[in-house]
Amino acid sequence: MPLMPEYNRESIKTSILGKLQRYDGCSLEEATPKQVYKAVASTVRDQIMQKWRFEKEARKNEKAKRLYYLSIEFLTGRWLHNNMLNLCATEDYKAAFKDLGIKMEDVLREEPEPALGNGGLGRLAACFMDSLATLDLPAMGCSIRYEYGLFRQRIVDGQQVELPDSWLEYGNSWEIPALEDAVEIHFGGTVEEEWVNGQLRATLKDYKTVIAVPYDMPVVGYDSDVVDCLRMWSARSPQRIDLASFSRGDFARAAEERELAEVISKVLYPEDKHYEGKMLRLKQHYFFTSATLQYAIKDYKRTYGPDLSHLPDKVAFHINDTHPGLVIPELMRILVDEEGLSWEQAEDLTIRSVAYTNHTIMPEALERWPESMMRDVLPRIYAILQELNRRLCARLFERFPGEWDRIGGMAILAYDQVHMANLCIAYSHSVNGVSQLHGEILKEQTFHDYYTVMPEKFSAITNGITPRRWLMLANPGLSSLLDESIGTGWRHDIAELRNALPLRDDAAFRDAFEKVKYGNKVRFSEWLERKQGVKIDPATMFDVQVKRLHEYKRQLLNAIHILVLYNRIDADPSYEIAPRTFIFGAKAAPGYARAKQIIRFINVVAQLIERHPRASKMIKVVFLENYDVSTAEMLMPAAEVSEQLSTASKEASGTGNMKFMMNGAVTIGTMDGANVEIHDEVGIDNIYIFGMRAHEVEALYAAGTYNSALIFETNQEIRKALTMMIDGSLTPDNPIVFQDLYHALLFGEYGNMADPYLVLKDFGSYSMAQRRLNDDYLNREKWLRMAITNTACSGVFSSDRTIEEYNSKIWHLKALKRH
Ligand code: 26Q
Repeated sequence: MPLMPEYNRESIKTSILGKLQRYDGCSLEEATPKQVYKAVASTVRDQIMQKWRFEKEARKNEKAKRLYYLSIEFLTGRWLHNNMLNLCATEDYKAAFKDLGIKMEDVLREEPEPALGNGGLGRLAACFMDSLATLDLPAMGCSIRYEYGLFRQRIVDGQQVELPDSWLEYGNSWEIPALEDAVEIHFGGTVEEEWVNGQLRATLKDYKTVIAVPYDMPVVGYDSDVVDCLRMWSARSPQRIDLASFSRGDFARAAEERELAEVISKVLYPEDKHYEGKMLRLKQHYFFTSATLQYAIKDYKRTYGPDLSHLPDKVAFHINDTHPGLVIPELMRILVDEEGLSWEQAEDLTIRSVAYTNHTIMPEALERWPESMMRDVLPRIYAILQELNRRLCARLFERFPGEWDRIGGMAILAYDQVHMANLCIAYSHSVNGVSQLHGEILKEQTFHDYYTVMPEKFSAITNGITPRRWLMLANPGLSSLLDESIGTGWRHDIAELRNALPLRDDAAFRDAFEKVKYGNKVRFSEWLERKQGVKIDPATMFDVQVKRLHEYKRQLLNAIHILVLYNRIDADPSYEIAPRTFIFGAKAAPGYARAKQIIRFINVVAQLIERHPRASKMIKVVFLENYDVSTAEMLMPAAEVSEQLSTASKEASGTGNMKFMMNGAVTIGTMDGANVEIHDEVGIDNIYIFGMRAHEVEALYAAGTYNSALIFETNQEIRKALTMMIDGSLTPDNPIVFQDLYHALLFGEYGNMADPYLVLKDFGSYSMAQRRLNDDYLNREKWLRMAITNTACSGVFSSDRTIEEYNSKIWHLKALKRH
């Protein structure tokens, strides 16, 4: 083969067959589906590697500033289809497959799903990488190469069961180990200080070493020559095999020690928005943060020489929530201890290089570590935190003399805890929220004291999603329709989707739009039957709520409403609604008992309806097993109603809401997170808004007057539905199953208020909105106009727009030159 082979139908075929021959010693006929997948993936990878070489050189030649985007999660989903798409090679591969007699879907299905994230935060990081590469911006995503991703969920007897996710079992076709960039990470030990040339120098002694080995996943931009890199660090023990201990017969102990080091990158923590001070988690955070920084500084010096004073002009460290916040003391450590800079200069360079995004205001998600743990695991980092805190508090005292409570609330170290958010605000140059409303709440409430001291740091940048995966890849039917009706310009400039807006008045376009949606519903129904053995009717309305299970997201509001619909049908033989399939998908954190009860409740309501002759004709409830990125790709194009029910002020942004919108689903939702902005884009006639507003929720909490029992007493429908939770109607064999759910709604516990997420409070308003939605759905023209409006107005929710905003406000990267 020539050095730079062309990739076309013929050469792709030759490559696939050649790889099967060379790697597996088999012909296409003999090959297993996995072997075929690997041969295809490896061909795509070869094609990417050509571009990667160009890109590395361009970055070197242009001495371009580079972004390091640090995130504990990158929820990428599968890579093969996306890579073909971004290489603009899907058609070539399809043609080659046709010649070889293989089906594209069969190949795609074989790729193990990388589930290296819990939900929104991790998926956002993945969308950002796609947009960064597409916009030709030099960036490296940095994270942990977890051996086990988020658990796989099975539903057994209506309840969640967790299984391990060993996604690496058959290897990962996309990663390239970069052994030459391996670095040492030091844990434990003691700090010794000594005077060197009139300066106090700190060194760590008697530490334990873990080796961080990087594995790089190339990220291709859409129709671009730029290939960015997702670097995932894997933990390795320095003792591969300790011959000395082996010969002493002490092999077991040596193996044990190795395990202890390698456990750091073993598994992704499955808690979403719930903080627990686990030492292993602290080690994970420091592990990938320190590895990233050591590499970044080495790379800087290689490119720009030993003078570090231009660091902020050449690198940006962006931290995706506080989890990589130790980037701050670690950078201080490298600059002061290893590079010999003064504290003041190191502090200045650190602040100017680091920017922080906040993703949640839920107090239980705020990251705090016991000081004692920080001191034991990372003694030098702890000492640096003390000094950062001392200087910070001194400055705060000048501003707020004597206000110890306020200073305590803003301090890095207070009440025996390390407060990560305070560290990230005080020692970065930018703090942003992820929707306009969230940004306001950060300034006015969560971080109000900081906002008064350093208002210039605060901003809001609304999240986005990549239209490559969430429209072009997931919804080929709609993509083709758009090509035919508004041209293909939207594929490079998503704002052009707006040109589809006038087409809502065009009857032929509406019909075509409806046909595409129906086709997607059929496709999803077939997929679901194959996967889960459940039959659903594509002629019914598809109403979808998919997201992590959390009380504030109020899946319970949806489920109780379905139970109320059931009761209406049961009580009144003439009551009718448009036939609807309610689709739920959600994983609950394994330790979150209440969330697991809600899953069970949804499944029990599903069964109740199934058994009712008339109700089952109008309603079907499906709980999707193991909701993940691939499921979302299949589901979003088929959805007609998007349920976004969070208690106002609690959902920082939401991104699922944007995926639904882009695919032409209509939102029923609260004025929360990015729902507010979806409302602003489509107008009140093209969305169903219900419930209390954020400021009303805050006022109600502050007043402390909310009494859910009063609603229970006065609202017959609610009373009936809730009573069914405990009177044996739902679980005759075991009537106490939902007692706790019932109690939480009406009485609260341990001094907590009843129904803290205001499910009963918002029920009436939700139910009214649902009635309007039901009626509108029956008016086909009206409904299709709404659906088209949603797609046409979704362009601003592209992550390309989001990344351009981050870049112009925070990073100031220059796009690499195209060839
Ligand atoms: C923190 C400390 C210790 C242990 C766990 C955590 C932790 C883990 C996960 C804290 C937060 C998370 C996840 C947060 C998250 O996914 N937030 C979501 O971020 C999306 C992207 O910005 C938003 O769209 C969602 O609204 C927000 O909920």
